[in-house]
Amino acid sequence: MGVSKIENNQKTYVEIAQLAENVGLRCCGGFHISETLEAQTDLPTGIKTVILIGNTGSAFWRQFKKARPAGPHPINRWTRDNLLEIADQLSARTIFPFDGPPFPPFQKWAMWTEDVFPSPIGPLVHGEFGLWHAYRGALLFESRTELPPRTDNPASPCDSCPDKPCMKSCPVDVFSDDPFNFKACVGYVNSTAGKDCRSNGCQARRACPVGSDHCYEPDQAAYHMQFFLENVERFITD
Ligand code: B12
Repeated sequence: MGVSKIENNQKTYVEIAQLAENVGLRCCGGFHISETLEAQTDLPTGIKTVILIGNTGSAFWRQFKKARPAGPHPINRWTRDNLLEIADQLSARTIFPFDGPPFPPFQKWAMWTEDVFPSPIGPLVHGEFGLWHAYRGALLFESRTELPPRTDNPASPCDSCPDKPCMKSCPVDVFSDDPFNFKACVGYVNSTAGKDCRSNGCQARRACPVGSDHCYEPDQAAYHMQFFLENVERFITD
């Protein structure tokens, strides 16, 4: 009897989550492609399940540091190598958030995947991890994989945060503009006064009380900030 490679390699969500966890990454959940959703995605045809892989806190950073590849964009290269290896074991395809422009709509997919919400300062906020999480890739399956259930009527933690310290902590108030004023942000972070942002990461992000236990370690925060400074020019358009 003919059994396809996909069926042979099919693993449960828990097993896929374990493969991700082995390299310090997190399975964030996923979504199934219905006919309605298919029309709203630019995903290749025939995909039935999408699982997002991300990082929280510094778990992946500690693994990355041990195997940091030489050359430019080492996190992206480390991510691609590790996720391609996992995808190969699962006969899955991959999409990466950094492949663009145009960039794949990871934040939109994330809101279809798990209970995350736009925060006042931009990045999606998660009830447990706050702003200390990001998306590293998507695994695409041509088969249907059972996914963890979603919460009914989830609420953003920002709804019950009256003071919004994130909005009051930026020394140059870049979030009063929408989208945020990244020219002012870069100017400040690159200045002498911006040493704290350069060494420890964005002050507005650190002001968020949600998930603060998962705050990135200083060398990780400094790495991301340096990457941001070196690459932001690519995104600035008049
Ligand atoms: C380009 C980019 C930037 C540019 C932004 C330039 C610009 N003009 O906007 C720059 C360099 C400035 C930047 C900065 C940062 N970024 Co950035 N960035 C991206 C990137 C690569 C592409 C974004 C994009 O254009 N997507 C295309 C659109 C079409 O995708 P989309 O998902 O459909 O977009 C939807 C969401 O934005 C959502 N949305 C956003 N706001 C709101 C608000 C409401 C009310 C609603 C309902 C929806 C909504 O609606 C959009 C339409 O569907 C993404 C990775 C990715 N592929 O998504 C990371 C990404 C968005 N960045 C991320 C991060 C963490 C940052 C930084 C903190 C810096 C850093 N790397 O550490 C800063 C923070 C900026 C800030 N305060 O918002 C994370 C966010 C993770 C999270 N928790 O949400 C992402 C997802 C990368 C990742 N690996 O996870 N970034």
